[in-house]
Amino acid sequence: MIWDHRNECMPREEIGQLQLERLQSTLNRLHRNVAFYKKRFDRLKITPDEIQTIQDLAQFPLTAKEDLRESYPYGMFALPLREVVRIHSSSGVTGKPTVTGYTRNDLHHWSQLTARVLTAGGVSKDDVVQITFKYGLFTGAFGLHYGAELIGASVIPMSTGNTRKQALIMQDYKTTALVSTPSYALLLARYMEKEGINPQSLSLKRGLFGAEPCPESMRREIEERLFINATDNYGVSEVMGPGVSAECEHKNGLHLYEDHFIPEIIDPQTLKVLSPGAEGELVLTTLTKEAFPLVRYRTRDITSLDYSPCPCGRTLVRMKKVLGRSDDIIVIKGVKVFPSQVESILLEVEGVEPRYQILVEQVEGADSLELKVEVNERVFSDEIKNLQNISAQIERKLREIVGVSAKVKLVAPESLQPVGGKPVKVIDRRKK
Ligand code: DLL
Repeated sequence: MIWDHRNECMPREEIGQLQLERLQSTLNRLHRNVAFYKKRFDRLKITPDEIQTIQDLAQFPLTAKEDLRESYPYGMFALPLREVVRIHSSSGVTGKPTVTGYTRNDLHHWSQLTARVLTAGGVSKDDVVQITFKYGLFTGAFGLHYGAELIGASVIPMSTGNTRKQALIMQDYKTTALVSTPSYALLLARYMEKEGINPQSLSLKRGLFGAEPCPESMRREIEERLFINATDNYGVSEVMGPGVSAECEHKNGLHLYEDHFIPEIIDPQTLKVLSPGAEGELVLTTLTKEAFPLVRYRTRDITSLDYSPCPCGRTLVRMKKVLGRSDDIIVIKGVKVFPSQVESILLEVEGVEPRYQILVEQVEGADSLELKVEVNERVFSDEIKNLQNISAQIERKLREIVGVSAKVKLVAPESLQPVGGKPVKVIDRRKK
């Protein structure tokens, strides 16, 4: 199903033309209204009029999260607060949160975009949608909430926590679609198994997962344990929130809504734009946002872009599932480690959950890596010998598959505390 056929299936030349017009207007507004951008453009002696093709965008400077933090809270808004009707902020997993604002028109676009996400994941007006993201400053809940209402689905604004109540409501209210992080879906599955609730007795048919990476192995596990169809959707608070890209039924990458955002892939070291298909860091420019437009925002997420046609009929480029964050890649004794590699290993080990924390330190001049992994209730109360076997199994796989030595420490279920609803996957004490 496609929510906005006209804009999601536009011929590619038309997308390019639309992007160019919207880009020129965005750059002009920023030059006029945001001191930060005016200073930057003037310093580089570039004017918005120089944009003749989308490729010219590469001459413009990148915007980093630190730039937003320096302008905290409203310094980078392109309109006075009088025009702003909603304020959100990022989850703050990687430091001080950043603030974003929306005009009435921005909110209208946002609902349209999340309606696209939900429709692509199979949601229709017949669905009962349970939203388990936190209602509050985080963009996840409100963003998807209004898209679901726009479609005409029945929305249950559950918010986070209280797994017992979530499961109860899911049973009683006959929820058909779960909107959550993939790790929360696994936590729900585990709870139901523990309580003897058969997921097949529920009305649940689909899960729309986002806000953190969901590798294929994790998707498979969720689908098998909850007996649902799972799709991935991606977004970044600073750029909008959820509603940047989402998988369709073919699950071969996430269609990125190019009529609202221009994606580029850069090499995170050299900052050069890479050619289509190359893996690197995703950079996004907003095209329709009024209150808080951004030029070439560094998401730090590692992915690649695929412009080949998709059987679903959407002409929008597809970004590969996010592999990890460029600032989460840890280099241990010269070996690059992605947290997603660790996650895939844990999903293969019986009794452990893909909830973990990597701790890197310098011990006597050498890098040392400790991996804390949550195990399920049953394993945690098991004999020491079994726990040692599991640790040894993970340590061996890490050596063989990723090529690093680590000390594995098994911890109690739900003992690794998330920040802003998201797990803290890497703590690198080597960095200042
Ligand atoms: O997580 C917005 C969101 C809410 C997206 C609900 C989807 C669903 P932030 O808190 O600003 O915003 O975090 C953005 O989360 O840069 C990625 O690192 C990560 N992320 C978000 N979606 C995905 C995904 C929201 N589908 C940061 N796969 C991003 C992998 C994701 N990582």
